[in-house]
Amino acid sequence: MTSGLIAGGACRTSAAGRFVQFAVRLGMALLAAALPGCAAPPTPGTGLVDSLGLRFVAIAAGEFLMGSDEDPGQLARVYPHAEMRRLRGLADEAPVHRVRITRTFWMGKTEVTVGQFRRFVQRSGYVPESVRDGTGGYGYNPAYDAARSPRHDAFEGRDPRYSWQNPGFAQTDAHPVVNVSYNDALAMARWLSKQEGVAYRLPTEAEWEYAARAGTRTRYPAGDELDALLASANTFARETAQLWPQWRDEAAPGEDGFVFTAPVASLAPNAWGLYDMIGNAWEWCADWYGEDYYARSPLDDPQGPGEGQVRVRRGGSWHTWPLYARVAFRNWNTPQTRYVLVGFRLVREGGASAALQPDQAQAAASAAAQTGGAGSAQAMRSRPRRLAR
Ligand SMILES: [Ca+2]
Ligand SMILES: [Ca+2]
Repeated sequence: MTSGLIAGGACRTSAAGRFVQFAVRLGMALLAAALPGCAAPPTPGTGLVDSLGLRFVAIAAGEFLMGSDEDPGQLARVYPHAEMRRLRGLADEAPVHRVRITRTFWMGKTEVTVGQFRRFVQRSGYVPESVRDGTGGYGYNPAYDAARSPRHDAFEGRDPRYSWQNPGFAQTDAHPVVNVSYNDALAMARWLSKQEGVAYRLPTEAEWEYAARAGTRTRYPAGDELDALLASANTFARETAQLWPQWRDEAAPGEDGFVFTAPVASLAPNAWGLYDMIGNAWEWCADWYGEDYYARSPLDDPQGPGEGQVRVRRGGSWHTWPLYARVAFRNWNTPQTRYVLVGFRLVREGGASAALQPDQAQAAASAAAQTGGAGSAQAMRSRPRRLAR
């Protein structure tokens, strides 16, 4: 069967369109049932839990409009405190272009947590990059003065005292793991692939934005307004601005409840049942970053440039200003970067395996989505730092 048959409805929202999708999926399910060995694609929104406790949501194939073409003048009206040079620096979000995701895939329902990463490290023997190379990661230290540091970074590091186990603030096993490199994320994906007999990987940048938008075209998946952001994402709001008063004007005008990271899934999911796509921890994507890539990327399943120096990360973090928490915003770092704001979530390519269990929490999450979802990185070693938190 061709994947085009299930090209789904991110852009098709009419009742007729939904009926056609339903009929197609029903037909495919019946066909699969009649053909031994032919697995039906998962029903969108279906949940699964793997042997390490990672939860996944089935994201239907479909198409969407990727990127943003809001000009600096428009953005200046929404983010009046943003410097014009920052607004002009967002041209890599354009052009807005149509993308088809041709295969259904399973997206991590949450960022990978400290507890999940610990179980991976304990069972595999893997030594995370910040520990292996002895240089450590970054962390929050209230006594640290960015103005006196050589690079004026907001956080202290690198320093061996900081790692995935210590970002300088309290993290439980339910918080997103940070200070993990792109290479660390790939190592976990490779190990899980062997354990589960199904391929694990990072999402492509296109898959990430498709899943984050969940059918929307607004600045944030929950809407255009900052109130929508505050209710659905842990970003740089008033609580955090108290610790960095020099950026008070950039903060979201309210409270989201969290100074540092939040336990994953603390805030409302998006319309497809995914948590913290915006905020909490930045998320590594598979792609090399290409500044002009959107102008030349293929229609079907773009994978990013064939080569590059830095890997994409998306979605913003607990320390990210609302301007940079927009769903279209793109950022990047070297694959070795480990930073106090950067984590990841994984994609699983198939559903079936003996280890999988249906996600009992899925029904509740889907119900919540119906109501809730509608509505600086480390300096580059070889490139200048991006103007973003
Ligand atoms: Ca916050
Ligand atoms: Ca996130």
